[in-house]
Amino acid sequence: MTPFAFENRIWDRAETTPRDRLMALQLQRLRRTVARVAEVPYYKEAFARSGITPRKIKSLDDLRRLPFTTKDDLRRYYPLGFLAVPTEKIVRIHGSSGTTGRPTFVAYTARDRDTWANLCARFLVAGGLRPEHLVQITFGYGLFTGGFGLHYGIEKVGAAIIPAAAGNTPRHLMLIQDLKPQVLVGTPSYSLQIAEVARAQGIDPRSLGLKFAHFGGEPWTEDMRVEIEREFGLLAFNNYGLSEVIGPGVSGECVARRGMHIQEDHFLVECVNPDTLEPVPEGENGELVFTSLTKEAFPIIRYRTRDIASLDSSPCPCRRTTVRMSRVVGRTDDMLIVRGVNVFPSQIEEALLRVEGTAPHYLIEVDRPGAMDMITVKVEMRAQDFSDEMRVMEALRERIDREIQSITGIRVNVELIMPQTLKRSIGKANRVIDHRREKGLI
Ligand code: DLL
Repeated sequence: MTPFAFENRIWDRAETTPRDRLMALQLQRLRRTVARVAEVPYYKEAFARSGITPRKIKSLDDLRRLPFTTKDDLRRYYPLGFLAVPTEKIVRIHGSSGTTGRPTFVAYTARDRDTWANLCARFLVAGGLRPEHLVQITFGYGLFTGGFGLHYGIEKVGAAIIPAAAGNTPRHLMLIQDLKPQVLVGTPSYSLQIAEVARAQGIDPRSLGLKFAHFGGEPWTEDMRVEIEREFGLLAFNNYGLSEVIGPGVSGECVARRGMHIQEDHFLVECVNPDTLEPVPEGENGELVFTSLTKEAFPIIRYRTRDIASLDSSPCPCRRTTVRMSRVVGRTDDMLIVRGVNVFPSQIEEALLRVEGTAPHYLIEVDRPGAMDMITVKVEMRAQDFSDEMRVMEALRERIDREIQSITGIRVNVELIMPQTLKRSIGKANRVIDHRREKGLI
């Protein structure tokens, strides 16, 4: 008997490399990467400023002597100033889903694309994918890395794909009913839209026959996992990545589901205090910083992700030797500072999902009408729980208010709204509107 929901299978022997060998490999690859970027204008300047040459990288600790890279640095060299190979070596360009203005572009050589497919295959197999499965992809295929990254990974494993892509939820539902995939791939929030459309048609999502799902691309909480698993009767796995680093495939959960294994033979990870940029102790939340070790077209040094998570290097029962990252609890740019208190949208999600009677659809609005910041949380009711009785609704509102206060320490305005009133997104859910930003107050 396996202690897990299904057999633990490992796709690539490299995932279980003993730590000492892994670290030797990392050092060798780091030195090669630093040499590779030395002629990229941004790094050339930054290395010259800090007196770094590739030969000065003697140990992995020397990573800390290298400059950080931020999204703004990438923007300054728009569109492809970070390219480290001649343009004829590029086989693909993707872009990050910037919410404002132009995307930032990233490029891949043929080898980068193969590496990417292999890294996606690793986490897919770690989370149960087998060649006999049929997978429905609900990610967009475009500049966003989600669709293509997962597609190549699934193909590499040898499973079959329904490349249904983003949007048109009724069609997704029809494909699931008619073709009976066992596996769903997409953002966690989008799966709930499929469930919603199913229910509206009188179909129980549990009857669809989905066995497990690989979700990523946006933050979600453990309570959201429970909600989705209950709704569909499936097992949900988390995977993480970002375009600047490679796309999906940076990390993913194994059958133990105790954090996402970071593919450390391809990426060095650091977890730093976002204000001081000093490392935080293991287990504490900090900003994740990644350095690519094998990328050719677009190597990246100490990229500040703005994602807040913690690291765990304790042994994992799955035998992989890599460090695991926790769920992303929020982004430094998503963190709401309200009346001096730091609040992450994920804390509000956690509170909402603890209260029976609300749907997992919500919107957080922040404003500063006078001198004080105000948060309003709009929460959809579930159709079956909607009541005309003021007293019932008020009691529910108060329960939500209490839960949010106990988790975040602050009081917010809770508005219960009618089912199906919040705008649904076909990709990454947008849970926060900060009116202070529109008004130029922050
Ligand atoms: O979202 C890559 C991806 C696609 C990962 C599909 C997994 C699955 P970007 O569009 O560049 O790339 O957005 C990256 O999304 O910095 C995180 O803030 C967030 N993110 C991605 N995966 C997770 C996750 C893709 N599992 C940004 N949990 C990242 C929380 C995630 N946040």
